[in-house]
Amino acid sequence: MADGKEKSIDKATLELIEKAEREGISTVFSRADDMKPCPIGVEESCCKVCSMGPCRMPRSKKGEGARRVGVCGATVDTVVARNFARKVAAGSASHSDHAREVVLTFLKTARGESQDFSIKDEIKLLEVALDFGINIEKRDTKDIAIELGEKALYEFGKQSGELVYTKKAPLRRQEIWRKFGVLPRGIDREIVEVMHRTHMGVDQDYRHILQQAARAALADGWGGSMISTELQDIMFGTPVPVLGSINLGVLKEDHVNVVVHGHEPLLPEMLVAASRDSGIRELTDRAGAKGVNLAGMCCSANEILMRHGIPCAGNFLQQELALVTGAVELMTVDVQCQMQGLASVAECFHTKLITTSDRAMIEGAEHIEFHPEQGLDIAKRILTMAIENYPNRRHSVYIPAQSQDMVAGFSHETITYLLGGLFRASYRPLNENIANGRIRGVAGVVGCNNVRTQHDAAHLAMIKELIRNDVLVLTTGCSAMACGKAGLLTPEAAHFHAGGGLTEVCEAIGIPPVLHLGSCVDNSRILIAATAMVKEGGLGDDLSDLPAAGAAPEWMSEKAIAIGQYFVTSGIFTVFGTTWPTTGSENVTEHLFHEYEDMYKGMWAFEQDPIQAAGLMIAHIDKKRKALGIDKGRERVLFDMAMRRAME
Ligand code: MSK
Repeated sequence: MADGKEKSIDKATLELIEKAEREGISTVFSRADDMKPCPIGVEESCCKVCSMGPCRMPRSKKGEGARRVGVCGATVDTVVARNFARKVAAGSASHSDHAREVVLTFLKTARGESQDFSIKDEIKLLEVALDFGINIEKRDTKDIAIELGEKALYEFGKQSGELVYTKKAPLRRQEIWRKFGVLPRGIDREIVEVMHRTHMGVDQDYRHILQQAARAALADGWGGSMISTELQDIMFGTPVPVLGSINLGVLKEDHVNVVVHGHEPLLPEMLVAASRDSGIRELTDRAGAKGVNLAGMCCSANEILMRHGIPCAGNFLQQELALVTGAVELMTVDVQCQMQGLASVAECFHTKLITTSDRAMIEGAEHIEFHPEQGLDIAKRILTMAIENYPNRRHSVYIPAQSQDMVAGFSHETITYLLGGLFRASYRPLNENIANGRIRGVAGVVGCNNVRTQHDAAHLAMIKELIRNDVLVLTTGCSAMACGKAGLLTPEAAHFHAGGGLTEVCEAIGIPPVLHLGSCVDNSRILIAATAMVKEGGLGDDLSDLPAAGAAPEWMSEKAIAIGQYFVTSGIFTVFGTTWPTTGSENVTEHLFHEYEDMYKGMWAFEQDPIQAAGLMIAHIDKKRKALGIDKGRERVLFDMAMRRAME
């Protein structure tokens, strides 16, 4: 990455990178300058699974896998496939361990053991209970919730049989999974099996290793992540469109600023409640501040934005910069995507860094463990610490001016309602608009930032190219936040950036051309939305028939690989940018990029240029439109009453 402006396209970010440089503070941006990526590691052709190595193997040519071997005789194909499978396992484990924590809290809530949480969406409770085959007639909410919690928890360790949610997938998709032996059992079993099969001297056929990687990823996408999203909605409320704001300018000089970072929404929910407590308000007054200003970071931000409209301070690469403002009294971190560098940045200021999960500690941070049974008390304790720290602010406070309004909260339920109204809620209008060509297709653009590419630039270039070509974009995670900062999450964005057909639809419904669906685990909402489109009819009978594609143009985490793997093996063509973790083996890459299409009807692709990548997605969407026979735009059909009745 070159110096200066090329590090980010966001002005607030650039201003704070400069401030950090001026004040001699190390951030991810300066560390990336000092640390060049390892050329062998980047190809994933280094094997470290036993102590006879590490064995470093140069890149293989197609068909040469067998000639390049490690000390034990393992081919580079085996090594690269193992490394890829372990990434999938780690990513899937992260989402699904988050999900387990949610289920455990849900069970405690249902049993009345964590008074501060409650069941907020009873309708969704009943719907999800029915999915799990639970009898809901003449039973009270508490009983149903306890049974649901117990059944959901059982999904994690299911040793045989099929996961409840895989049965929601289109039947043809289930047949494909069955045919290739990847219908998942419980996530715990699938991940243990990945780790076993990639141990020294076990599974040594790259295709077979990647089969298990598919199974583990599906156990996450259609298991852990989906359970997490659904139970969070029941406990905290299913998101509906909400106005929020984003970027480092949401921090306030005259407020006690508390940044909530990580992924699990349990403590963040309690912090939101505690920030409205009268005792906390009094303390704030006494400290001379105008209030407590909660601001989210990364996916914790997405969770409390979607449900409460709490402002987002920024996405992954902005986490240390929030502290560089000098205006943050306290940052909480729970799990995932929190840089260890936060501790040394916090030391340069008065900021308290608080770890809150029993699974994640950071040297130099203070640890206040979150337990749902004392949720609100712990949240008040944390806010009290922040308020008491307010007078300790030092001189060098600088908060950039940038803050952008946005609309978030597009759950699957909300999309259905917006499209069809309360009484005719359905995906029919979306499918119709795809069939008539006003909307060309749908793309899921998700994932992280990566310091090896210009912050936010690839997300925005790709998404603008897609909506310009009438592709409706669904987004989550740090990609959603990049869109928010650039103003793409407002209904007006359609007028400025979208093609004529998409603009017409967005203006008629009143939605942005890019819909914010939530956090990383909420990628399961995209699977649910795509499944609803198939079930609505008219666009084929499998997810792979849809004019749809996925992308993570700035990915960096193993979770992104897990998400991509479950999208691809669910039948969705998915393009990744920045770097590709199987370049060390052409055989493995060929398998994922081409053989997967024959097997799963979805495949991976790698393209660093976001416009070219968008081009690949649009070409795939057009290929699917042609196969469906809808490649020629249809005239608008005006429905009379008889036709409407027939539709219903
Ligand atoms: S936070 S996994 S950097 S999207 Fe979910 Fe952002 Fe990627 Fe973390």
